[in-house]
Amino acid sequence: MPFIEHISYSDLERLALQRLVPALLSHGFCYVDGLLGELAGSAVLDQVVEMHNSGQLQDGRLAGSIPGVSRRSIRGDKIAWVSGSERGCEAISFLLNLIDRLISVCASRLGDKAIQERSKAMVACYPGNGAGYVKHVDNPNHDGRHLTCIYYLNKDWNPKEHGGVLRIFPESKPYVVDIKPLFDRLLVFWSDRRNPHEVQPSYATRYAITVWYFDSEERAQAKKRFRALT
Ligand code: AKG
Repeated sequence: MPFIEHISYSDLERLALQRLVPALLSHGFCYVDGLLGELAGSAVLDQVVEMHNSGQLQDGRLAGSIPGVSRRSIRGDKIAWVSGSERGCEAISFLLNLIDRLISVCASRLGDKAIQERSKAMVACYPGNGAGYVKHVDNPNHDGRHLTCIYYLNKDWNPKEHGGVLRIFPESKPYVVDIKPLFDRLLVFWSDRRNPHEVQPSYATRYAITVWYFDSEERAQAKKRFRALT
């Protein structure tokens, strides 16, 4: 697909070194607007909409269940996991490649963790029926996830009308941070207990793509623990 590579390596390096790294180190999160531009961002959106319309998204799963509490009241998204190499995911693959390049510039500057691999991409849709995702931590128990990167795809999003704001509750801070899920916005934050967050009820179809980058050491330990249990 003929995307225009509107971000050069030096742009990426500048974004990583001047914005992402300092913000992550001082605040624990950072967002960047206009990551891909209108053309490539719209191509990603089209592919996600097509996945949704063709029934490829399934109810998001919970790590456990609470008797008497419905899944939807905790987490109301529909998701699919993609590597990017699937047919019809070329634009998503382009996005993932760009995020990989960005994070690889940041990786050695974010402390002593080796960040060398990531999860597949989770394509998510909150269908607009008032569902959200209650306050949670992505990696509360050392499963290896170190950085959460969320790319939002929602044009003309009006939080007053559509809700769907991501609220971060930075650990030990007296404030919260509200992130609107705006088209072509990339949000990056630490996946561990430093950043509890919630998706507020969403009243319009809300799309996002999330990837998690692993701390290699923690991930290897987590896999060992998991194997010991099975
Ligand atoms: C999650 O999937 O764990 C989320 O918290 C979703 C965040 C978002 O879509 O803004």
